[in-house]
Amino acid sequence: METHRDSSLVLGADLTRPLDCVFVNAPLRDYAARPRVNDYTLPVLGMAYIATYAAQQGFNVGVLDAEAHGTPVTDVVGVVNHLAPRWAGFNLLAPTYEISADIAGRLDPQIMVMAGGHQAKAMPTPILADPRMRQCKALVLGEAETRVAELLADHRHRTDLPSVMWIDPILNQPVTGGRFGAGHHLAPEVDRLPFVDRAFLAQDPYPAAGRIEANMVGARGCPYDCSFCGAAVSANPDVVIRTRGPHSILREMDQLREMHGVTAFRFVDDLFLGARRVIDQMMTAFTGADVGGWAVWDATGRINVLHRADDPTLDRLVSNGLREVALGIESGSERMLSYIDKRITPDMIRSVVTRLTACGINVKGYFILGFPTETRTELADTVRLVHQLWDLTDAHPGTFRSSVFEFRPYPGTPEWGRLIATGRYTTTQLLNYTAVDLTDHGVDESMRQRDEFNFSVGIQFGEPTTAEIRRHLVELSKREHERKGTAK
Ligand code: B12
Ligand code: SF4
Repeated sequence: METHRDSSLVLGADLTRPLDCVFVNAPLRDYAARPRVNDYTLPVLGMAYIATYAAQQGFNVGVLDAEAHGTPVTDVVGVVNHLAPRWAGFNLLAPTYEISADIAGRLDPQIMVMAGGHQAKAMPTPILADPRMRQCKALVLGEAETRVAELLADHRHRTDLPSVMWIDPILNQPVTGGRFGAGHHLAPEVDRLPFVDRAFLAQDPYPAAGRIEANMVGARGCPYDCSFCGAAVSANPDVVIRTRGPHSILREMDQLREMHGVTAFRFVDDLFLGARRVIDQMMTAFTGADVGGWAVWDATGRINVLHRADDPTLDRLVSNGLREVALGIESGSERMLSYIDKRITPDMIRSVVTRLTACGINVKGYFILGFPTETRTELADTVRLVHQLWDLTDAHPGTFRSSVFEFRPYPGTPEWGRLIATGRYTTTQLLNYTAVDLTDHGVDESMRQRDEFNFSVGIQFGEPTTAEIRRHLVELSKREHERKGTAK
């Protein structure tokens, strides 16, 4: 078998010295079969946080982001086996689990495997029982910076570490570590973690629209319980919701500006603008540091919270450099919004998007088509809402753009529980994520840019068929792309 040995794919490590760990972000599909067509993906900040912390503790670690590089599976296996680290670490997400397990199963037997991420938390026992994960010495549930460093020091520390699981060789059953007084590992103090060392990231900072941009994490955890979301509070009962203090955030922004010339930031966490108290606290600090004078920034927000924000608050966000807010809108149907527990209404959506764009803030709205129980009329309500929001905001200084997905279930989420409870689906059926090529082999520019998100389990969960859903998805994405071409 041909093995690719491009060790330069592993970032942040000193490749002249023995390696303690290579962290692997598996590709979404095997790029040997169909090459990656889009050219930018958000950075793997979670892995970079772990790697930065481990490096600070003296370990020689690197990150191989096979999604960002578009690396074929065989090449990932070849590089890791060639470098022969003591450990290989995997970030397991539901749609990338199969490929991660495939890679793990082909690693040389002396390489120990550790795994974390959302899927590890949602389905630990089947993962540990998977023969391809036989080298897995530690499955780490939740935020892993401090526990990974302990494991790198000595894997036997796992017995002391809470929410770390492995297969006991004698009982041949999963066991969980943890001793009294070690609970602090589950929620590392966010203001004491080192800033992410960007040497671990393939495309961050990166040039875009005449600026250098960087992604950041401002908070951890989300208090909401949207039924489809892996970050929902009921899927993550172990997470303590924490927001970084404004001074820590401002120091990281300053450092990125000084070291890399960054003047645009994107907060990728669940809800940077998700609570009134946080907005007020951050904006007071941003005004004090004159952030609006030198930077622009994008963030996620909640419609119900922004709906309660008065005009002076919105003006403050603008003067402090807010460029774009990403909002989970999901549906145009009142019933669906209530079914998914979004706690917003179509009227609130229209009002918030109109007010934000009127004061010059761009809005990116996320939508999902094909929710369980969704009728054709309800899906049409969503399509109509997207068009309405384009029309309502066309003359405004801020733009509105949509990003539309086909519904897919993730283990551990409230929706997953509801689907399994119907008795109509097996776990295997619901986990059958398949990449859908809507790019016409890379030709269609509008779909090319979002190729990595075209995933489906191929099940019709509501009234519209998957073919109808994809037709709407393609139409809306094409229209969005055309609008970009004619943007004001
Ligand atoms: C930014 C983001 C992305 C980025 C970066 C993804 C990445 N691999 O890091 C991009 C845009 C590329 C992305 C893509 C996808 N994403 Co995404 N993404 C997010 C988002 C919004 C924030 C993640 C983040 O940076 N959090 C902050 C950091 C600090 O936390 P973290 O990443 O979870 O990392 C911590 C722990 O998980 C753990 N950990 C992480 N890696 C490892 C590795 C080891 C070895 C160990 C021990 C522990 C460990 O320790 C970290 C530090 O404390 C989350 C929502 C969320 N709240 O998590 C969704 C989310 C993680 N994504 C999700 C999904 C499904 C995807 C896709 C599969 C989507 C698709 N196309 O179908 C792809 C996967 C592509 C890929 N292989 O990277 C789901 C996961 C659901 C699930 N149950 O699997 C989430 C929860 C959103 C959702 N839809 O519900 N995503
Ligand atoms: S969709 Fe957003 S608000 Fe809802 S649970 Fe997920 S991260 Fe929280």
